Amino acid sequence: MKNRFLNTSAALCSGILLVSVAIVLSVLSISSCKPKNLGSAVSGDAASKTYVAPGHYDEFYNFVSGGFSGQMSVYGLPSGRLLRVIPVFSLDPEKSWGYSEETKPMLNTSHGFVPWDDLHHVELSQTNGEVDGRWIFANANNTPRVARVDLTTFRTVEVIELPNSAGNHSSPFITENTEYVVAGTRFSVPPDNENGDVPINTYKENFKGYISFIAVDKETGHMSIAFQLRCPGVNFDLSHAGKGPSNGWFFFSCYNTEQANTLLEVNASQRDKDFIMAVNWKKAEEYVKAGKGKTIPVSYAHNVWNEKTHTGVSETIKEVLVLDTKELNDICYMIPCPKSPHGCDVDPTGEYIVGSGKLAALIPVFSFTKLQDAIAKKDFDGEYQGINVVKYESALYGEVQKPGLGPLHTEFDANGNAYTSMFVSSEVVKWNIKDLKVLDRVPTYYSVGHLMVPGGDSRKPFGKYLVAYDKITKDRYLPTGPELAQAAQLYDISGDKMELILDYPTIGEPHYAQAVPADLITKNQLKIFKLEDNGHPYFTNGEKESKVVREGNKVHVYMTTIRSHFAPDNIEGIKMGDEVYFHVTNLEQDWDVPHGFAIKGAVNAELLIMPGETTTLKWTPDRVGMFPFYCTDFCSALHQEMQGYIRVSPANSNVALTSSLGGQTSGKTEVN
Ligand code: RUQ
Ligand code: CUA
Repeated sequence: MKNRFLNTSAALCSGILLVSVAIVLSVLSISSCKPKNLGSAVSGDAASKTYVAPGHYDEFYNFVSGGFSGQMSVYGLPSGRLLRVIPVFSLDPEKSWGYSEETKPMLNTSHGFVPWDDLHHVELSQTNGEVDGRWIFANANNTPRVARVDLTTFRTVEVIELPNSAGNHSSPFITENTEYVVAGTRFSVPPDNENGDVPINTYKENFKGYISFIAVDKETGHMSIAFQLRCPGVNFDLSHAGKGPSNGWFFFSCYNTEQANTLLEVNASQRDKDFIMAVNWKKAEEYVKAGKGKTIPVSYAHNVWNEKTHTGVSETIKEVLVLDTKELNDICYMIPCPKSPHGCDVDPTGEYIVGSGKLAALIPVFSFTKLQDAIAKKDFDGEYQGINVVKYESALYGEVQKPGLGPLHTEFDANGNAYTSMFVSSEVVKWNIKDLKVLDRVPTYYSVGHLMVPGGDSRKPFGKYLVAYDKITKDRYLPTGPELAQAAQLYDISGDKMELILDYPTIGEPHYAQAVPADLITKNQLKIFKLEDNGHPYFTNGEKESKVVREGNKVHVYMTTIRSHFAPDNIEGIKMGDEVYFHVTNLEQDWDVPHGFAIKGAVNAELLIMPGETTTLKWTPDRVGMFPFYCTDFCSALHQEMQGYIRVSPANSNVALTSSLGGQTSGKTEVN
C-alpha cells in the first residue's frame, strides 16, 4: 500500500521535473525528489516539543493563506491546532460572512458582488520593522483586491480593489512602519482607461504593469491608494520592502521580461536573466509632492467595515494618481536576476536581497550598498523599456552555489541564517547570509512552496520554528478521495540542524503565512460589543423595543435574542410577496455568547450574532404556511427551546401584522 503511494509520488515528481525544468535538471540527479528515510525523519522527542497540554495556550498565532479557498486560517504553534478560519474573499456560512446584509458590501467590486478569490499572501502590520499584532493584510489574486483583517476581532474590516491590475500576486507587502501596503500586478494588461479591445499579440505596445502603493492610516488602519507606478509590461511575481538602511526602497521580482503573450512555459523562459526591480518609493513620494503624477479616470470599490453601525459600506472611487516610471526614471532600477525569479526577500539587516530563480541552479544575493554605489556611478548595462539596468556583478554580493532545485522563497532567523524552499527537490536549505555556505538541508513532503519563520520577514525574527507549506502531500495522510489534504510541516530550528517535529493538514492551499507571539494579540482582544455603543440603524435596545414594521412589501423585524428566547417569537401577518428583514440584536454582554438565527427556506445562511451586535437576514417566503426559526448556536441548557414561528398568508389575506412573546404583544406593530 505504502509503496504504491510512494511510486505515484515519484512518478509525479519526475513529471513536474520534466515539464518545468528539463534544462536545469539534465545535469542533476532527480532522485532527491522522493525522500528516502520516512521512518527516521522524526525523532523521538518531537512530540514533547509540539505538545501543548490541555488548557494551555500556544506560543504563537500562525496566520495561513488559504489559496483558492479565499480564506485565511489561524493555527496555534507549536501545536498546529486550528483556532479559526477567517473569511476574507469568501462566503462563510458558519459566520454568515457574505450572507448577512451587513457583510455583503465587503465583497463588492467594480464587477459587482464577487464572493470568492484566490488568497496567496498574508502580511502582518509592523512598527519599526517588527510585527506589532495590530492588523494582517491579504491579497486577492483574481479580482485584484487587498484586505485588512483587524486582529482585535479577527474580522475583515476593509477591502480595497486595485485598478489597472490583473492577478494581484505581488501583494500585499508592507514598509517597516506600515506606511504602505504594495501590490504589483502579475498579468500586465492594457490600463483601465486605455482601449483594452486590442489584438493580444500587441502585448509589447499596449500592455503595462502597474504597482499600487496603498497608504495605511497609522491610527485607524484605513487604506487608500496613494499612487500607482506605471511600469513595463512584465509579470510581477513577489516583493518585499527594504528595512533599516534600505528602508525607502521596495524590491519586486519580475518574470516574462520576454513579454510573451502565449505559451509562457517556453516563451517566458528564454532569457538567461529576468529582473528584480528596485523601487525608490521615497523618491516616488517626492514626485507626488512635486505634482508629477497624473490623475487617471478609473473605477474601483473601497469597502470599509463601520464598527459603530456593524455594517460594511462600499464606495466607488473614480480616479487614481499615476507616476510614469519611464519619464521619472530615477524611481526604478532593474537588477538582472537569473531565470524567472519567484521569491524576493530582504534579510533582517536590510542589506541583502535574495532572488529565487525558479529555474536557476544558484541563489543570487544582492547587496543594497553595492546597488546604491552602482546607481551613483551609473554603472548600467543599458535600459529595459526606459528603465536603467544595473550590472549584475555591480549589485551582486555573491551566489549560494548548489542550493538545491527550484528555489522559491526565503525566510530568515535572528542569527544571520536564511532558509530557502526548494520546490523541485522538496527540501528546505539553510545557509549563512555572510559566507553563503549551505549549512543544512532537510526533506519536505512534498514540493514545498512558501516557508515561514515567526517574524521571518521583519527586522526581528523570533526564530525557533520554521513551517514549510507543501503543495503535494501524497502519502502523508489518510487518503480522502482524489484530492488529498495540503500540509504544513513544522521544524525546530533552534539548533544547528533543522528537525521535523510535526505535520498538520491545512485548509485550502497554503501559500504565504506569518506568525506572531501570542501575547501581542491576546492583550488586545475585543470580547463583546457594548450595547450602548451600537449605532446600527435597526438596533433594538431591549426586548421592550422589539417590533415589526411594514413599509409596503418590506417588513422589518426588530428582534432581540438573549438566553433563551427571541423577542418576538410569534409573528403573523407576513404575506406572499413580502421581503422580510430580520434585524437581530444579541443583548448578551458576555464573552463567547453568540446566538444564531435560521429560518426554514432561507437561501441565505444562518446569522451568527456576537454579543452586543445587530445583524440582518433577508428572507423572501416562497409559500404560504408556517415557518419555524431557531437559534443555531448551542448557547445554554435551554438552547433547544430557543425558537419561534412565523405565519405566512396569501398576498390578498387580511391577517393583521402582529408580533408577540409569551402571548403578549411584543413592542408595537407599525404599518407605514
Ligand atoms: S506563491 S509558492 Cu506566494 Cu502565490 Cu510562491
Ligand atoms: Cu441562543 Cu442557542
